Amino acid sequence: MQALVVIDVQKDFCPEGALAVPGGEAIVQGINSLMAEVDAVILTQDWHPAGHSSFASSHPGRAPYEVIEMPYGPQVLWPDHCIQGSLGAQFHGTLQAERADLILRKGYNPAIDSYSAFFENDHETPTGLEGYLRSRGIDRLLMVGLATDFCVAYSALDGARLGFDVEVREDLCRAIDLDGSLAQARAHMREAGVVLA
Ligand code: VGL
Ligand code: ZN
Repeated sequence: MQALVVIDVQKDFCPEGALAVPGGEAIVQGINSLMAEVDAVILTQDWHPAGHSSFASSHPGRAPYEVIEMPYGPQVLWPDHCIQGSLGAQFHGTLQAERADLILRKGYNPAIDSYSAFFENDHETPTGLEGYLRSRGIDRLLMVGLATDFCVAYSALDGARLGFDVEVREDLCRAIDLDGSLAQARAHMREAGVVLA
């Protein structure tokens, strides 16, 4: 059984959004088309409370894209984005969100960011996705979405580490690419046995 896992295709990650990923909207039609080819469709939604600890605005004197040390390790500080219930947190308007079996929200813990669909950034607090997939008998994951080098890569790496067969369709992803983060994410995914297609 194969699931399509669509990572964070939300307005704030598309042009004019708070954390726009270049070309973010260009992948939506292709993602919609893939939905018919899999056994299950799962969408993730970045879903932060106002004042989230990953926002630069929550750290006086800090600017977006600086890196700070958090109890769980280094954390990039982001512009405020994907605030629960806001317009920017909505899925891109043309994404066929009604076809989703599951919508998984993440990043709701005020103190910990959550790039991965499986674990928060402490790498141990689970989101519940692993149990959902296993109880449905899903063993193969096709991953697409935003951003390649953050939420897609973290999700792919965790999925591979948990024993799922993971393929990332790079043509249906777009990257932020901060200081070589895309090259690094691709190398890590390859090492972990993720298929980059
Ligand atoms: C993401 C930065 C902050 C992502 C989410 O979806 O890749 N990146 N929050
Ligand atoms: Zn976020």
